Amino acid sequence: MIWAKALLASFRGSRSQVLAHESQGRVILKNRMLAIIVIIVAAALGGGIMTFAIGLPGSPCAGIAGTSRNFTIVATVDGFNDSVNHQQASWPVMSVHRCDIVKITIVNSDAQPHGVAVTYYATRGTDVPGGLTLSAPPFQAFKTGQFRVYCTTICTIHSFVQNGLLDVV
Ligand SMILES: [Cu+2]
Repeated sequence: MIWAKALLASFRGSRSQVLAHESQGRVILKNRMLAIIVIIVAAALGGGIMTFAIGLPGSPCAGIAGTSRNFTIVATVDGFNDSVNHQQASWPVMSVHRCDIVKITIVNSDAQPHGVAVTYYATRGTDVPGGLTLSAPPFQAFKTGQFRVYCTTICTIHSFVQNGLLDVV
């Protein structure tokens, strides 16, 4: 990040000189500097999205397409896949292998909306209005571990839909 600091420093430098001289040339230089920064940031973001889609370089999943694993979560007044009756342990449980592509379909058979999120992998959650079926954006399970699956929408059964599990082995 030294280059970024240097770039920022030179950008700051040119800015203060613009204020001192009000020079047309320096304003153009400043704009060019800004354009370069925008391009670098855009490239970094684009690269980040691409590496997420095909696996991180140097990660265990680099170049591995991964097997698709499809799961269905049915939300009702009895929770996620009847989780109201499974409070002694995590429920529902989805087990996958590292580098698998995880696809979760949420069937909301309840009248109220529910959201489905997975710690680390899908923290934004997928909001599903009552009576609708939606698919969460698929993700590659490149990190092993146990990740909680939970409802992100305040609902009447909220405390019963906080302890699902994605087990990546
Ligand atoms: Cu909820």
